[in-house]
Amino acid sequence: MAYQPLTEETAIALAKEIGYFSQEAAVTCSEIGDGNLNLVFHIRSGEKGIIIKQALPYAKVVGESWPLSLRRATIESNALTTFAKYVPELVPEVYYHNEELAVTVMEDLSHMTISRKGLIEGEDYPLLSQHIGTFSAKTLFYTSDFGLEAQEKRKLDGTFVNPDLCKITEDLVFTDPFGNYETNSYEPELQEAVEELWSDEALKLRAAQFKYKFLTRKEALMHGDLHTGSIFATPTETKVIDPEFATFGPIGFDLGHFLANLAMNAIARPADKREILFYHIENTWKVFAETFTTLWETAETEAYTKQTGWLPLVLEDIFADIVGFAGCEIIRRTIGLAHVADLDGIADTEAKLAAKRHALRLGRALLLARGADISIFRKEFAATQERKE
Ligand code: SR1
Ligand code: MG
Repeated sequence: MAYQPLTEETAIALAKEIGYFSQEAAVTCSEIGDGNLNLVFHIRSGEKGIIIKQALPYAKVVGESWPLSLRRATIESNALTTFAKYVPELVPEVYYHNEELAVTVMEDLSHMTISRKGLIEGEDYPLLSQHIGTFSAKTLFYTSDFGLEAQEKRKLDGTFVNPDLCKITEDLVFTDPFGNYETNSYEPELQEAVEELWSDEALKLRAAQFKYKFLTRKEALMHGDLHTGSIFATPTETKVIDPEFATFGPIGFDLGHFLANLAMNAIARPADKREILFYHIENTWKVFAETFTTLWETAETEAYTKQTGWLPLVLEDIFADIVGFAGCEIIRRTIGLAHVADLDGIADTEAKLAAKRHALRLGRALLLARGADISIFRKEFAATQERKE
């Protein structure tokens, strides 16, 4: 079968052909993709449902002028099955993958809500940080040189070479928001704040350093795009989706993105509704560090994990990376190509501009920070807030 973008009709035909529904079954199908890159079909018959996700050969958010490799669909499917070895309860089950069609058929999670949407609506997900801390610690530890034999790790690394999607991150997260590039997008009222960033040489030096970490440090298999829009949640369950950006990279990258997105949600909320976000930020790191430590002590493959004093140094480096990557993510989601609904959705224009200025100050403070502990998110949030707020 040659590649063709699916329609609702051909998606149904495919679901029947692979035997998920009988040929006679009455099924409904709707295209529900609201992301930047792919088609997503929800197909149902009675109680039974599946998701069919198909990569398009270009970035949907920009159009056909931005070609993208279809191989990312296979990367995503392989990442989900790799993660499922360590945290099956935290990812959707993959039922079928076809590399040529760039199609993955997976578990229907329509009883859950995308956590960004839920958090914007004020939903509470009490287990979100416990689950994401666990997800990150387990998937990253077991695919790193601490938890996987070096030869196996090198082989796995070779199956997650993802140049097109990495280039998106290299450009849109680390390069473009720090200079006058045409991909950037922001309100004219922010021009002065933006130019202040662009002329901040110390900040650009940090951005260069963090981009270089992303380019060169193949520490573990990252999700690669772990924002709150890549996580389904209910009060009791969490599922991480969308790892099409997966590749080997710095261990701190994923949690940097996750914590940044929690912080942006906090910025968008009234002051008296923010505490739950700071709880999640702090608990994510706590759970990550505890789980990573347990795995270091019980599931290590590297002889030097027995070396006294090494684990605290490793955790210190991961933490410093989380903070810096969070700074980059906040800045790029505020003035770069791909924004977040948390900030863009603020109805009052003045409040939205104030929130975005706060985000830029917070992003800058985190990217410049050194030698901090997890209370830095809370402290810098307060320090970068407008006094009159
Ligand atoms: C062109 S893709 C823009 C952004 O959407 C994805 O979710 C990633 O975050 C990417 O940077
Ligand atoms: Mg995505």
